[in-house]
Formats: sequence, structure tokens, C-alpha cells
Amino acid sequence: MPDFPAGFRWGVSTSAYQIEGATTVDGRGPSIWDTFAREPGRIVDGTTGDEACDHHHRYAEDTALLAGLGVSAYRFSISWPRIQPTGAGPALTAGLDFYDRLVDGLLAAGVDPVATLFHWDLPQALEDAGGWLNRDTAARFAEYADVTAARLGDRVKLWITLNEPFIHMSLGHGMGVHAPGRVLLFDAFPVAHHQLLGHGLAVAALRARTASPVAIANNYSPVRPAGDSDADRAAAAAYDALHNRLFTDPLLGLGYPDAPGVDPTVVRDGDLDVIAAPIDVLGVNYYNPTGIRAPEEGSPLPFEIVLLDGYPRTAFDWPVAPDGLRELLLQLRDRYGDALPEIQVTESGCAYDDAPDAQGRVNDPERIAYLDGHVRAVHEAIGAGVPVTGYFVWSLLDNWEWAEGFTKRFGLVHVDYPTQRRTPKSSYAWFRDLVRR
Ligand code: IFM
Repeated sequence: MPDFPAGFRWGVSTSAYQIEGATTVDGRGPSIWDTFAREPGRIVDGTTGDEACDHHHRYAEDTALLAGLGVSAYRFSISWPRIQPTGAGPALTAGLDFYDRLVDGLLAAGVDPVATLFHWDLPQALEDAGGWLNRDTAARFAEYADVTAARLGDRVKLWITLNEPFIHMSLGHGMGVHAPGRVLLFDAFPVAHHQLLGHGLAVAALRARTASPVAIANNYSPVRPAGDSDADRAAAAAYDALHNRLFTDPLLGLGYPDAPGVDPTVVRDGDLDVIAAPIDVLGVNYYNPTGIRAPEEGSPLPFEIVLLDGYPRTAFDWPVAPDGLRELLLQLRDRYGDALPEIQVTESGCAYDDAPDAQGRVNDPERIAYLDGHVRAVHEAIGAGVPVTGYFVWSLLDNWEWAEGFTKRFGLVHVDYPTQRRTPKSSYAWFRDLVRR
């Protein structure tokens, strides 16, 4: 593996609902995922995040795993309904206390805490009032950012406002396969705008409470037209605008692109300035490129997603394409030029059906190959002048993978859910050795 610049941040990521469990302790309110997971047929294995990895009780053991891994940073998310059970009003001290202990434990272990404020677990009470379709949710989010940073702002080393607002809009509100399960197709645009507005308002709230850098983490996927017809290329451009530009152009001061569903009547005077408040870091979550072809006649969408041939596949059937990460990083640099802030790859990883062997060891050579390729792709992008300063593996632990329940394992550490036993996989040792070097 080639050398990375000194100070490069190596980390791993998780999110609250996927690992914490303990969904009813200390006054935590219900989130949209608690509700959604209980609806019949929503989650493939019928499970919920009620227990997940029981991290709320086992955070000290998990911090020891981080220390053993030697990473310089840990990206976790804060559960909004632990802090404000109904999404408004004073912060719950007991909710904040948990993250306070976690942050102090990380610092004592020499690991920088990187906190995401919203990783999809909206308080159900806010959803009942319209959720992200309601402009008021943006103001509530800024209030939550304020009360959280008032307690943790002196120790969290990087704040991330939103995780993957594109996925939350498209899967949660466009297609209904994630919470809250709305099927609005392109009428979901207000969800995009209000998340971005909430981000901008939260940036201001965070700046008032902390000197630490502030970021947002988006999901990106380089788009490959299925063929070279004009129709395929037009469909690919439409998908690219939606997935890769809808949330990034306005953040970097360019306003909304010409993407399907963009509705200027939702945007009020001054909103775009709030959204374009300078950020210090752009978080890039990358898993795979997307193949796109022109839609069948009569389709409600201006594109159709197709499987890309010629790549190995993960257990999710996602193509393994490290070249896509390099392509994406170069594309961001070419697209945004001087407006592009420092980048950290805030998620990169893969699911495989990992299981312990007869000796209890978990060997995951596919994950090692996956990570090796993606880390090299980052190195090449840095060599080409893209300002990438960090790389976080998704994920520290096998965890509750949303609509896929417990069926998809992304961790460097295997979790046996019935016993909650943690077993570091061979990829854990590989990543530890990489970080050491
Ligand atoms: O598990 C998710 C995470 O919550 C957000 N980014 C993608 C991961 C894998 O699907």
C-alpha cells in the first residue's frame, strides 16, 4: 500500500439506530424507524432495531475495539429522539449523558469523536406533523443541533449535520422502502429542500457553539449510461443530477440543478444563502456506480436503473468498482473546482455473508480486497490533486441494515446477534495493520 499524507484520518463509521438498541431507556422517544420496522412486510427478516448490537450498553467494549483497531477517528450518529423525545423542547440530560460518556471514552482511547446529527431516525412526533415535508422541521433540526453542541461541542472533533439526504429523500419518501415509507416519487422534493435548509440552519447553530469543523455527508454514485444512444445518455444525465448534484450544487453555492422534481415554489427568498453557508469538509459516502438506461414508455421515471455487467458483486448484489471512487472524486474536483472543500470519505464498505469457521475465526478476504481497492483509489485521487483527508470504513460492527434487517453484514467485527458476541474479522486485522503503517 502506498504512503498517505501525514495526518490522514483513518476511521470507521456507524449510526445510532443500526447499533444502539435500548430504544426505550432514559426517556428516548420513538423514531420513524421504530414505527416503520413494526409495520408488517417492511423489513425482510421482520426484525427491528430494538436491540440491534446493544451498543448503548456495550459502548465501552466497542470503544476498546476501536482502540485495538488504532483508528484516529470514530464516526457515530446521535439519536435525535434520545435528546429530544418529540423533536422539540429542552434536551434530555440522560440522553446527552450517554454521548458524553461515549465521547470521553473515545478521547481517552485516543480516538477523535466525529458526530453525525441526523442519520434518518427522525422523532416520530415530527413525522406526525409532516416530517421533512414540513418546513418547520428544518428549524427544529437547528434547535436540536444547538442543544447537542452546547453539551458536546467542546469535544467532538468534526460535526456532520445530515447523513445521505439523497437516500433519505429517495428511499424514504420517493419509493417508500425506508422510513417513513412515503411513495411520493418526485413530489418528494420538499424533503430535499427542507433537509438542506435544516443543514444550513444547523451549520449556523453549530458555529455559535463550537470551533470544530462542520460537514455534511452525501451519498454519491458515478453514473454509467447503459448504451451510447442519446436517450440513454439523457437518462443518465437526469439520474446524475438527482443523485449527485441535487444536494451538492446548492451546498456549494450553485443553486438547484435542472434535476427531475425540482420545484422552485418550495424555495423561499434567502433559503439558498442559508444552504450555501460555508462547510469545512464534504463527506463522501461511496459504495458503487449506477448503470442507467432510458425508461420504458409510460414509466413514471425519466430513467431506469440497470445492473452493471463485468464486476464482482457483494451480498447486496452491488458491483465492486473501486475505479468508481476515483472517478467520483475526480468528478467532484472537476465539477466544483475552487468551491470544493476538503473531502473525507465518510463511508466505504461492503456486505458479505461472513460467518465464523470451526475455530470461531471470521475470514473475509472479499472485504479486504474491496477495502484495498478503494483505499488505493483514494490514494490515486489524492495524487491527482483531489483534497481527500480521511477515509472511514462502513462499518465497525455488523449491524441492523435498515429494510434488510440483520441479513447484510458490513462490519470489520462480526456480531453474533443472539449472544452479542463480537469477533474481529480478518479485515479488522488488515485495517489495523494499514492504519499502523
Ligand atoms: O448502512 C448504510 C448506512 O446507514 C448509510 N449508508 C449506506 C450503508 C450501507 O447500506
